[in-house]
Amino acid sequence: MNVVKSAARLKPQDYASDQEVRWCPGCGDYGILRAVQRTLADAGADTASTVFVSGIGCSSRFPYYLSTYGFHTIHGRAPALATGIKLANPALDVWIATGDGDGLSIGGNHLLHILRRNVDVQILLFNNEIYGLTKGQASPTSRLGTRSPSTPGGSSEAPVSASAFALGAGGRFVARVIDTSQKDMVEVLKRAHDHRGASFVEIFQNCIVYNDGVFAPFADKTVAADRQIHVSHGEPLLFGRDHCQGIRLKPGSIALEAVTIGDNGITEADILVHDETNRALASMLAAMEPPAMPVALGVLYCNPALAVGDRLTAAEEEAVTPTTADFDALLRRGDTWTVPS
Ligand SMILES: Cc1ncc(C[n+]2csc(CCOP(=O)(O)OP(=O)(O)O)c2C)c(N)n1
Ligand code: SF4
Repeated sequence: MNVVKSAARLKPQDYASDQEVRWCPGCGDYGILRAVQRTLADAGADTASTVFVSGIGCSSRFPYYLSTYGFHTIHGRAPALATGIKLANPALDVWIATGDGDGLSIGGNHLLHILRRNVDVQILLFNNEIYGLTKGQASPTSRLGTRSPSTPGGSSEAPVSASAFALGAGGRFVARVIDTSQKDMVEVLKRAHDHRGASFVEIFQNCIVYNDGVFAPFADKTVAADRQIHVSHGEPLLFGRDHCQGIRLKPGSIALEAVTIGDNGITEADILVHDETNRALASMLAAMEPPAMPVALGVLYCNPALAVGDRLTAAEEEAVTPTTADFDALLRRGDTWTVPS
């Protein structure tokens, strides 16, 4: 991030635009918008130095609803536009809003490269496991058996995990939250915002119309304690009511397992302590799924490295430095040739 502080102290509602919000009533996107506005207010972000870039989808309508600068671009290409914006003007604080379709289908390639290049932007991936805007077709994160207009017999394709993808692409900050957990979301967004380099936040977002309740098996309040683990750097990986369950390394194997403290002589000393700088641990946490394991939420991985703009070669530096070059002279400077008729 690169926050230019606003001269006036702004409230969350000051980051709302005058546009009518067009998401369906009850859509998880509303909670994300609220959390982002709170994050911007707490950071004291200057609206004139903040840019939200999106592709296409319900989630990609995000920039309209903020009083910052915004760019609703083309499908899957927010990372390309955001990279250009950040490199051309590193003083800007750049955010990307994308969906699982926008970011992982048509835009998978672009998401891969913004992560590996470690461009200093915040990437919010609204994962509702469906294409919402186009009326509910299966997406790359749709789980096996998902019935949709494009998979009437149930999806037979293995889904991709958005967080595992981000880790595999070399992302240096990968976190996960649920759209209904306002407090956790603001905390994670603040961490993402403070991180220099590409920060990737996967948000489990309920599409109430086309995929309602898809995250209920772990997001529902009645099961949350046993099906969610909120990870925190330096803290033991405990979960469950009264924190009586934990995650340990399976003896004799490089795998995680969920255990109950007190069973078979297991004590808290057997439980792994979260190390957010450990990519291997983050990958294993990202892969955990109910019912055998809880879903890992919070900052899975944070291990800063130089961001792309911090290590431009001299030639790249020259290319992005604004000049007063004469465009006509540039065109005619001799690197041209004539094709004989
Ligand atoms: C080049 C191109 N191909 C396909 C589409 C149709 N299209 C629009 S949005 C979308 C997917 C949106 O899904 P997602 O990114 O998950 O966003 P959501 O609407 O669920 O928030 C598709 C396939 C398009 N607009 N442009
Ligand atoms: S279709 Fe789904 S994702 Fe799109 S606005 Fe409606 S509830 Fe939200």
